[in-house]
Amino acid sequence: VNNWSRIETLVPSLKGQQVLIRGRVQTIRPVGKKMAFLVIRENGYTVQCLVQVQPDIVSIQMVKFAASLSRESIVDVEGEISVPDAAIKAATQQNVEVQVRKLYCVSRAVPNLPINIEDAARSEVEIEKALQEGEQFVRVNQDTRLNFRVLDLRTPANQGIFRIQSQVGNAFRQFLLSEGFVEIHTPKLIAGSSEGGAAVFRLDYKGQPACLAQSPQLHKQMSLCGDLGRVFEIGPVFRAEDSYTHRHLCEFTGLDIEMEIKKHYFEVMDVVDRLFVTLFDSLNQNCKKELEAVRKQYPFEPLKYLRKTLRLTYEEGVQMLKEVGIEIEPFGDLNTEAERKLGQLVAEKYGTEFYILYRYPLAIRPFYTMPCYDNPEEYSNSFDVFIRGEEIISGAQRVHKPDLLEKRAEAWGIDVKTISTYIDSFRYGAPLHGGFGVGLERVVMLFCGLNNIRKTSLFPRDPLRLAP
Ligand code: ATP
Ligand code: AMO
Repeated sequence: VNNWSRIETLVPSLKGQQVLIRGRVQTIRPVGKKMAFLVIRENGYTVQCLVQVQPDIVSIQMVKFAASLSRESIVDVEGEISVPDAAIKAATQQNVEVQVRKLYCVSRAVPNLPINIEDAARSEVEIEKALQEGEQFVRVNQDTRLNFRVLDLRTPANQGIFRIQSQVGNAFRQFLLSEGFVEIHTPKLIAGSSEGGAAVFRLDYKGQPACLAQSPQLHKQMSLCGDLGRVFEIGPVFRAEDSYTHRHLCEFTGLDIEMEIKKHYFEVMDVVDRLFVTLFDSLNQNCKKELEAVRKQYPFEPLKYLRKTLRLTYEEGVQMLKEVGIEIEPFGDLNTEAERKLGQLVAEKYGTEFYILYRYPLAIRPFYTMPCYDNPEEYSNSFDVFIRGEEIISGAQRVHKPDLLEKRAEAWGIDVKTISTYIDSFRYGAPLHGGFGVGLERVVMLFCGLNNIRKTSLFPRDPLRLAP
C-alpha cells in the first residue's frame, strides 16, 4: 500500500481495503501474548488497531513489539479495514478497526510522560465523575500544561482553539482585503512608547535607547499620512504588564486597522460592526467541529450577537450601572467588575453579548485620541468593544493636528523627543482618520467563554513566564 489515509476518513464502507496510516499511539492494551490493541490518533481522530498473531503475517515478536510501544510515539500502521460488532467497538470516533499487517515506529516517546493526554482532556464534569468513581487519574494544572505545552496542545480542545484562532485571523484578513484595506508590517523596534505609560520593554539599539512596540499605533497612523488610505496589521504587541490577571499577557497578537474617514468616527465603528458579524458567522459556519471540541472540555453557550451591533454611549453604560447601585467616579474608567456587570445588564436588556460603548471621557484615553467636537474638555471620539462584558477592542478618531498632538503627548508625560518624527508626520497635510486594535487571544477566549487568556495563547508570555 502506498497511499496514506487520514484516520478521519476511515469508515465502514472501506471494509476489506488495505490502508496505511500514521498517527500517535494513544493507548496500548496487550491481551495475553498473542494480541494487542492500539488506539492510534491523528488530528483528534482515533481508530482502534488490532495486532494479532497470524501465521506468515504477524509474528509473536510483532505483538510483543506493539505491546512495548510507549504512548504518544508516532507509528505507521498498515492493515485491513474491518467492521467489528458492537461488543468490541472501541471508544474511538471511527466505527472501524484496522487488522494490522505491518507496524513501524517512526518516533518513540519517553515512557513516562509528564502529561497524560487523556487526563489533560477531561472536562470538570468528567473529573468530578472520575473522582466519585475512585478512578486513578491526575488532574493536570495550568502550570504543568504550560510547562509541557507541546503535550498539552495535543488535546482535542486545544486542537480546536488554535484552529479557531487561525480562522479569526483569516476572517479578519479576508474581510479587510475585500473592503480595500492594505496589509502592512510596521517596525517592532521603536524609539519610544507608543501608548504612553510604563508598560514598555526597554532595550539597547546599538547604543540608542529603544523599546519593543506596545502597538503599531504610531506607524499605522503614519502610513495614512503616506496615503495608504486604509491599512491593517496582524502582528505582535509587547506590554511589560505587571498584570497577573486572566486577560493580560506581556506579548499578544494585535489585529489593528487604521483608515481615513470622511466626517465621523462612526465610520470606523461601522467597520467593527460588519467585520465582527462576518467573523462570528464564519467561526460558527467553518469551525463547527473545533467549537464542539472546545465545548466538550470547557462547556460554553454560543455567543449572542445582533446583525447590527448595539451601540451605547459610555454615559448610558454608567447610568445602567448606577441603576443597580454601582457608582462610577465621574469621568473615571470602568473596572473589570463593572465592565462584567454591564455585560450582564446589556445581555438581559438587549439580548446581545457583543456591543460597542462610545464617547469615553477624554481623561482615560491615550494621548492620540481626538477630543469630542461638542465637548472637547470632557469627552473623546473613542470607543471600546466588549464580548461577554470584557474588552476586546479599543478604537478612536485620532488627533491629526500636530500642535494639539504635541500638547496632548506632553500632558501625558511622554518625552516628545522620542516621538518627534511621528508628530512631524502630521505637518505635511494629514487626513482625518481613525482606527482600532483588537487582541486576538481575547477574541478567542471570550468567543469560547474561556476563563484564561493563557488557554488561547500558543506559548504564553506573562510576567512570570518566558518559557517554553
Ligand atoms: P486597555 O489597555 O485598552 O485599557 P485593558 O483591558 O488591558 O485594555 P487596562 O486599562 O489595562 O485595560 O485595565 C482595565 C481594567 O482592568 C482596570 O480598570 C482594572 O480593573 C483591571 N486591571 C488591569 N490590570 C489589573 C491588575 N494587574 N490586577 C487587577 N485588575 C487589573
Ligand atoms: P489597547 O491598549 O486597548 O489599545 O489594546 C487593544 C486591544 O488589545 C488587547 N490587549 C491585550 N491583550 C492581551 N494582553 C494584554 N496585556 C492586552 N492589552 C490590550 C485588548 C485591547 O482591547 N493603539 C490602541 C488601539 C487603537 O486605538 O487602535 C491600543 O493598543 O483586546
